[in-house]
Amino acid sequence: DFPPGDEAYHNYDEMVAELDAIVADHPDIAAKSSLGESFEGRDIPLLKISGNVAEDEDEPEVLFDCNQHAREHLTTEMCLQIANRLTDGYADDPAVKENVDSREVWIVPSVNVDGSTYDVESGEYQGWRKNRQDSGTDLNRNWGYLWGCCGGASDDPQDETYRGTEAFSAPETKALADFIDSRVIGGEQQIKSAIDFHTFSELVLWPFGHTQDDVTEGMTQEEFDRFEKVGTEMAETNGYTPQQSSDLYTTDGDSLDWMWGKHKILAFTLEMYPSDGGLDGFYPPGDVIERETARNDGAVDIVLREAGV
Ligand code: 0X9
Ligand code: CA
Ligand code: ZN
Repeated sequence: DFPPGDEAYHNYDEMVAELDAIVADHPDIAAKSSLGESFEGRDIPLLKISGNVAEDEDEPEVLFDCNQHAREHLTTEMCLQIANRLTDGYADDPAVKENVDSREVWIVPSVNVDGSTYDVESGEYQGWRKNRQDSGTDLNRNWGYLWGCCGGASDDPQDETYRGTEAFSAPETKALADFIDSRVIGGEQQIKSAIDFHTFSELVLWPFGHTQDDVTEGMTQEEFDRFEKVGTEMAETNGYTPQQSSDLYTTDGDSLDWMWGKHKILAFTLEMYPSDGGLDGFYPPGDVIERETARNDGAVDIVLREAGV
């Protein structure tokens, strides 16, 4: 489990219990279901938050996913904080109520349920990034848009950025992608905007990752300008640095490129606290969780707003 000082973090069972508690407290606006199973057979929970949550209403949808990378535990807390803020605030905060009533919000607090469990189960952090399939696949190199195209991932199973044997060879990415595909209704993708949370470096990133070019197949100047404008606005709320994801380094097979490239979802990656550090940058103490998740309230609200634009 999490070591002393970090007990505030949720391990897998605690994360599931937290989601169950949110649903029990707010059954009219919160519902838990499943994306499917991980490689090791764990359920990957999916939370929906919306007015009339049991109905599939014709409202813009927004996706927040966290913890593709095992050791990035602060992101799981981020997704849980979004869930708690939107549900606890519903009764008293008119802005929250408006967001919840006018949107259908999907939250995946932990995509990499096996890897994050492995990272903490011995009581000592393992510095683990990938899933637990054989020697591990980097889930954020396993997505099917130009998978393996551009030298932004590794074909060596031992490598930290191993992309897997083929696109969506990892059950965790396959499950999330199948869910997103399932939100195409009457030919229209219902999910309009998204944040994929990572740590660390305090960045707001937008597609594409596979090329340094702003404008390319699948990205017009106008579309790029919208990403830059919204991303910069988000960064003004949290003090992060806004940039195209490939300005950091080139990746192929990341979730952002697929969400935009296939579905035209206005998808951002937030790299959370801290701004720099070595391996310990992945393990900030539990007492920063509240501050560093609330720091992204404004960015989350902007992405909720943009789904309706
Ligand atoms: O490498 C990643 O998958 C992300 N960074 S992390 O330190 N959390 O592993 C960044 C992905 C964003 N895409 C690109 N930089 N192209
Ligand atoms: Ca609704
Ligand atoms: Zn990451």
